[in-house]
Amino acid sequence: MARKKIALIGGGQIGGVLAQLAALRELGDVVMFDIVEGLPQGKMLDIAEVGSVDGFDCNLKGTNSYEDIKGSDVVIVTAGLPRKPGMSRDDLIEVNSKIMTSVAEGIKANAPNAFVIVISNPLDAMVTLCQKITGFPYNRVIGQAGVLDSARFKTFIAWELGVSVKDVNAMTLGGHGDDMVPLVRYASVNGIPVMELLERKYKDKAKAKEVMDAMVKRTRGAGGEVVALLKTGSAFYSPASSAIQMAESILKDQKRVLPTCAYLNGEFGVKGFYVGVPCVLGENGVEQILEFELDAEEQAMMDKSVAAVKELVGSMK
Ligand code: PYR
Repeated sequence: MARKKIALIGGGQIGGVLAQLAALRELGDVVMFDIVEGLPQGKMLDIAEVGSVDGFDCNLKGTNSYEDIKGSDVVIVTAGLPRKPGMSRDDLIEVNSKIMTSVAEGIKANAPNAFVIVISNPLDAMVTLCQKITGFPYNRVIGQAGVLDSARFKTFIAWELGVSVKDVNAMTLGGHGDDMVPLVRYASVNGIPVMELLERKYKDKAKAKEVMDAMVKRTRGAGGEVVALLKTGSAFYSPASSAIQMAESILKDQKRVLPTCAYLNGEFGVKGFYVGVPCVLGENGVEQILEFELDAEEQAMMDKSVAAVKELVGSMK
């Protein structure tokens, strides 16, 4: 059986971590494309040279030519500018639409059978544009946002309750923006509702709600919190880890249930838009969308988030 091949479009901060993680997990051979001469070649050489130290053996190549992504099984797109402090993800739409247009054309021409995972922001618009230009089936073009947003929510819950993050289960739905929908009702510690644990901790329902509201708020603004601290870019370790989890589920047909920015055709009452929902990711990309009942409050938050996605997508020229 041929080795799998992963193409990374964009040799910036996220691209570098993606390459290292893909190599460490031996997901396959990795090629990194960037338009800047020397940048992808240098990063891939740097990572390749520690194969003997880290114990991985795969081919790593940096390139300025789209031809080198031929035969890729999975393409992960990070190309585009990151936010600066004070910017919203949506402020990037004009500049990153132009970049995504040429990236998607390059993927379409050279890796027509690949699964594509988009990370570039504003995520919901960029994945929409990527699918439109490649013309690939919807199950093969998805966006990474929910794995990261959910991971952030889980982290804050673990810190608050003093438990291992490994035992926290929580998920966010909706768009990758300030109106994302962290699902409080389903947040649990090994099945025990987080709200019940908070109420027992504080012996006060109102205080428990206040603490949860603060974690929801922090989750929604978590990308911006990192941008404000870094001052020169946005988060890169966490988006890379999150996308690698999605890629691994597809490449190894793991059928993980991961919050994925997926094209909806009526699910959750949304038709014709990419929105974050729980998906089964396997060898066919999005194999199932797991729909479930939202209560009135969750549905209202979802509607607000979807309205923001629609406005964003509608603003693309
Ligand atoms: C985030 O940190 O949330 C990004 O979108 C990069």
